[in-house]
Amino acid sequence: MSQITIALSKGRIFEETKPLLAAAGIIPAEDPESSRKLIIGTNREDVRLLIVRATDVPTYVQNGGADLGIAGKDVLYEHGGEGLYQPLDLQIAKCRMMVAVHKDVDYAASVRRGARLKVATKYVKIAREHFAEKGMHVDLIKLYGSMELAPLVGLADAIVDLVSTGGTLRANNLVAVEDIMPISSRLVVNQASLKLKRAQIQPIIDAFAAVVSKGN
Ligand code: PRT
Ligand code: MG
Repeated sequence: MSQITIALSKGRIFEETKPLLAAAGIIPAEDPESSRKLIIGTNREDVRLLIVRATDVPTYVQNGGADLGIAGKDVLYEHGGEGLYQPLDLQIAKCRMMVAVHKDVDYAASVRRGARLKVATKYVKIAREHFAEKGMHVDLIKLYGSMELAPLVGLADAIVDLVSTGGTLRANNLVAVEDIMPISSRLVVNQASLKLKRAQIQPIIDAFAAVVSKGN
């Protein structure tokens, strides 16, 4: 039997993937939160997990560094998803991509005025397409995290970021003003792996699909 390698990030994706893995008979041998290992074995001799940064999952799977991966729609959209088969929306790690501004800013008025806004985001592609569709001219500022800080120090007028509970926005005196798209995580599969290792990969896809259809 050949080795099946699954790339995923620790944190929320790992936690929410555990029940899906269990349904496929896969139990991680270690907890990536406490282990420093980047390759984690499982109870199945033919399955191992790679722990990578969330944004690196598509790259590993595209290049065959992993056969399967789990990545947010945000990450896949920014990456482009070339060469990846995306058979399943896993309905995990759900949140929304939103535009947010400082609570004292009248965003609607700025839009009506046709003001040229500075927008800070990690999601440059999603942001560019969103504002282009609205016919708004914006200057995008690429950040790698903590976007919520940018409007507080005058670096940007608005941010494009993920929101789940809304707690981070509230804690930083920001409010969401536009909903760009719902986000959840997808299963991605290397296309060559799917052909060569279908007998092992298809049952994993089917087990995940069964959990999703039950509504997890
Ligand atoms: O953390 P790291 O820099 O390593 O990478 P990452 O942030 O890309 O990874 P991780 O593990 O934090 O997120 C992995 C995936 O989870 C993302 O790609 C999303 O698809 C999904 N996801 C779901 C989220 C959230 N919910 C989420 N709330 N990713 C990030 N957040 C952040 C958001 O950016 C904001 O800073 O949480 C904050 C807001 O949360 P609330 O609950 O306060 O609204
Ligand atoms: Mg994070």
